Amino acid sequence: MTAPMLTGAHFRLALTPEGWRRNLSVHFAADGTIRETIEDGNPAGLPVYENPVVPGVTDLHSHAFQYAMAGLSEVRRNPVDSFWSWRDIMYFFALTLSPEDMQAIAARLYLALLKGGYTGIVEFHYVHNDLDGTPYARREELSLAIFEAARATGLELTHLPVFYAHSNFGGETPTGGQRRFIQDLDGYHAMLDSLRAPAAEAGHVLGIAPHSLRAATPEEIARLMQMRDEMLPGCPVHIHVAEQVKEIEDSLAWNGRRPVEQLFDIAPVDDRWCLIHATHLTDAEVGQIARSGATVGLCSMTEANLGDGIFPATDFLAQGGEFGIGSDSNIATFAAQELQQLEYSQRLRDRQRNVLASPGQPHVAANLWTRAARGGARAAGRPEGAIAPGGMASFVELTSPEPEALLPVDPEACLDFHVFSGRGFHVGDVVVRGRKVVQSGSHPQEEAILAEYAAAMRRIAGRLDDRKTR
Ligand code: NGQ
Ligand code: ZN
Repeated sequence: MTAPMLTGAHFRLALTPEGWRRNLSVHFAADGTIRETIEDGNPAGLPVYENPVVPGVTDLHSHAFQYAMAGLSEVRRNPVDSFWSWRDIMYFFALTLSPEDMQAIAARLYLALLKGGYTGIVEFHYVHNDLDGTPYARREELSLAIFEAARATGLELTHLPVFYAHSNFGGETPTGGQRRFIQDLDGYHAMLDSLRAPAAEAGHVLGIAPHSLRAATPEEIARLMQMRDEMLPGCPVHIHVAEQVKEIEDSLAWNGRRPVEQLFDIAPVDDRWCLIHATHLTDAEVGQIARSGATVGLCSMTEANLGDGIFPATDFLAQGGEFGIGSDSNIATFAAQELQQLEYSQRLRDRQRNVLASPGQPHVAANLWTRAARGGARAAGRPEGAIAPGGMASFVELTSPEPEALLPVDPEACLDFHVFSGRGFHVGDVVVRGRKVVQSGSHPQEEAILAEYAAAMRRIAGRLDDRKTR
């Protein structure tokens, strides 16, 4: 059931690329983009939003299944736990999931993301094979489970089937725990090809994603670029890069180049690329990424959870770099949490406050939100994420269960309240590409989605118990 297409809306207060605007009539085009915005008295009689409205953010990096792992990896099991010991638990967990579970988890997650300020998602999808590592009869089975979750919730999907072939730099043999992820180039080609028609039919963007320079060799990445030219010219390309210090060390040990240096050596990185994490950068790399026009995909909550390190956001923004935000392991589903953590990481490092503001936008939350919405849309291969002509008609109405709490706050600081007060983040309507997907905080499929998720979690808990006691 798809909600009807709206023709426009009138906002009392809306966050636009030029800052907050009052009494803004926004007219939508038939393709779900914004045709025109006019400050007026609403002569067209468009539906009026009294609450503030912000552009919907595209979550530019998610591994949906990891949403169901929350709480499983916060116990110290080694003298020193790390990203790598977390990854072992994640591999173990990935071996419990059926296609039905994948769909139920993704739908539950996407519902949460819609209520967390996101109107789109880029799913970096690498669990492809059956439990024993053989492809499903329909190779793209698990991708189709993701498509179904996007359909059921109305979150706009950019789907990135991930190419994953090795366990470390230099084409090392994959481990048994990685067997559900592994494909050769022919298998990947076949999967991409079979996904093209269903993606086009459902309006999903398809893109290409070598998992990392650890999981794909330079030769393989060159082949992926040929497949892109042949099948999906100009599509988004995403890759994990430079997240962990050990990754930098392994890269240097392999060929004397750091991961970002290697990537620029071998690939035509431009504004269609998105570098996920890019946490550990030299000054030269910061400049190189900013100049390339690539978007950096910051996943601040997951990066903090995994103990990755601190991205040099102040330097990168000062050099004109573009970024978006991703929920990655999905331990947080609110865009506000990601932005808060991003700002706090810089404050803790620099011992300053209000670091990621800009001369044109001194409100930290408004500055970060505007940029993250723009960067997310770019990385997803969508029209601009902005309440402006040509942008997507995707927006989120902010509400508060205690409106009096905001009375002392200047209306232009309302997003600062929502991002930095820690009192939850409440949405009224959520409109995705001109269609009302959430109405006054409720989603029409909510009950069914929660019930299917609960059933999936019962199945998964049973399988985890079997494996522990065996
Ligand atoms: C992932 N997650 O693919 O889920 C990765 C871990 C890896 C993050 N990098 C696996 N946050 O990078 O090897
Ligand atoms: Zn990731």
